[in-house]
Amino acid sequence: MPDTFQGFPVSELVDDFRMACVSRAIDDREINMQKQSRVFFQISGAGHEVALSALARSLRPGSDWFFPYYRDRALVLALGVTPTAMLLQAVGSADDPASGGRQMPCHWGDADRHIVTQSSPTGSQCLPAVGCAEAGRYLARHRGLSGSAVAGDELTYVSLGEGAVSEGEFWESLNTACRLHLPVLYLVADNGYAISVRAADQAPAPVWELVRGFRGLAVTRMDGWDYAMCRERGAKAVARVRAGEGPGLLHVRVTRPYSHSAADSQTKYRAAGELAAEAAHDPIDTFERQLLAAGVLDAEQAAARALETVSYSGGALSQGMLLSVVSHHGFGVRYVQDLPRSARSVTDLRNRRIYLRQESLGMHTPRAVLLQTLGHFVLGHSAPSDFAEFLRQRVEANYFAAAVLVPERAAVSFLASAKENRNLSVEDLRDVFSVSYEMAAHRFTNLATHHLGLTCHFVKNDAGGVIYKAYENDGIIFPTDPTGAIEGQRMCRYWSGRQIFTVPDRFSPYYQYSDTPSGTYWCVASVDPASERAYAITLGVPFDDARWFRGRDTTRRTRSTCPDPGCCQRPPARLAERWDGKAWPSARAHSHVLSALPAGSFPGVDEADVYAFLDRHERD
Ligand SMILES: Cc1ncc(C[n+]2csc(CCOP(=O)(O)OP(=O)(O)O)c2C)c(N)n1
Ligand SMILES: [Mg+2]
Repeated sequence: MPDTFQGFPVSELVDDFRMACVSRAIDDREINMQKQSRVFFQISGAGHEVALSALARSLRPGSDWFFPYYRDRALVLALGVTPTAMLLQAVGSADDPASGGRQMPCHWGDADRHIVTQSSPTGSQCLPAVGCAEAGRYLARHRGLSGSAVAGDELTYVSLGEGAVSEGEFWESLNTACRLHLPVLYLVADNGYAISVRAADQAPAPVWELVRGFRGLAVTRMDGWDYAMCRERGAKAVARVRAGEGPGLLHVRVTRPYSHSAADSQTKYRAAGELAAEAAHDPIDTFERQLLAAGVLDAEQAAARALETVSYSGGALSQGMLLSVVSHHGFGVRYVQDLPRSARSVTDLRNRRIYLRQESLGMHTPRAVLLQTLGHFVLGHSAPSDFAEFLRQRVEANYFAAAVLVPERAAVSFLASAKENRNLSVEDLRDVFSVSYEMAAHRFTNLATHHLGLTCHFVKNDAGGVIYKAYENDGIIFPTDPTGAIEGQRMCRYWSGRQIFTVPDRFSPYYQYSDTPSGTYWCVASVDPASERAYAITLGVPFDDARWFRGRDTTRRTRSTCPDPGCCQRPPARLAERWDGKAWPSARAHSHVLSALPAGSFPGVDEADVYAFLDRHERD
């Protein structure tokens, strides 16, 4: 992992990302509680979080003064107000430290951090804020007044929405702030709406244009989905105000993914397409994609966040939670009968709809396909430019899907107790989390080494022994071509992935010990019955670790000396003598290799079919 990204310490970026997520999570929780009548009102800070957590880096709680408005949850959290304090206010508890339960929810207040409690009429915070800045200057100029302690470079922060700037109080306050060159930092959060009124219907021009005649006011524009921009430009603006050069105004474009408040339904006045377009640059998702691209976060962490957003607390992921994960990222799901044959799923990016089949596709359950598809967008993939990128994206998206369906914490606790009972098995993992055998085996390899202290290998092969996927960190030697590629190679006839095709019952787990030149391994293989073509999935571990697994007592044992050609590739001497020079097999092309050759951006996908399909369904 890099130490810095875009010039900022990675640890700070991760903390700020986390803070933004916590802010959104509290909103989600309060919205649920409002539906349960445990909270009487809720107004969210969703869409505003990233800009505020970036800006907070330049502000000083307990020194600067804050007049934040109701959407500033992330700022207030970053200044040190705890989620517990917020939730106490939400439920109107007498223990609410901000107001003893007397204020409306989301009306921040914290004396120690200089967060001045708000009044509910919008814009009414502006005049007291300017008064506070003027008082601060007075105190700085009259040091030693009893009860006052000032450093002299404090600023006063005040925020409001783009709708509220058309109120007189804002302009009156600006008048004084500019005339007196007061250290006031205005933040106008422009989410495009004042309840149901569009910004264009509310004011003749955006505020950054309207304030042009106010001399001494420094205007900074930024996009609230661009963390680095907000952090850099925010820091500069703060430094200028702090240095006494006059007031500043930050105009921040943000999003409003949720309705205005719990008393509003924005689907009544905002088109689905508009909401979908906004969801595409949701600030938290955008920030996450940047951190993933920089290697600061990985697919495992992205999956963990996706689960946190739906308050996942253990066990197999229910269908309801799965759909919440998807809708939390602004996507809808449609199951269809006529999906183009060449695609697992098709996504309409304009309307943010994922189309898929209801039935399993080989070993891919519809749940897995849905999450693989979502994974591409969560992980910030763009149309692959070459085949290598296509494959890398597919691996990452599959990892994301597995990490959501078999969540790390739940799976590790399940596997750890199975190990303690010497009863580890891939089938149990498959059944407990309702995934395919392949996904369970693959997920086992993701978690085994770090969490269970086991090295292992994974192989997927067909009945002819051709390897489709392979992974090892236990020293087993896979066959390779001269370039080192494993996929497409034929595995040893004595390995369990091939032996399983020789036994009468290929659908029960098949256990065996295999002696190989790199040691003895215990393996379990299984053929997935759901698949059109029979593929065997093998999970293996070094001999010593067999003791943790169900099936360790098998008496099957084979000996492989591959890659020595005398192992299984050379025909037995008797047959060779009989048939040498008297046979002419005509090779069958490996269709999987041919079909994988790139054609268009999405290899193997018939674009004409896909576009016709999307057109057919757009109005559904
Ligand atoms: C003086 C006053 N008028 C109307 C309201 C009702 N009201 C509360 S929030 C709001 C819209 C504010 O929109 P904007 O300033 O853009 O902030 P946003 O909620 O979009 O962040 C209105 C009209 C109010 N609280 N106070
Ligand atoms: Mg607004």
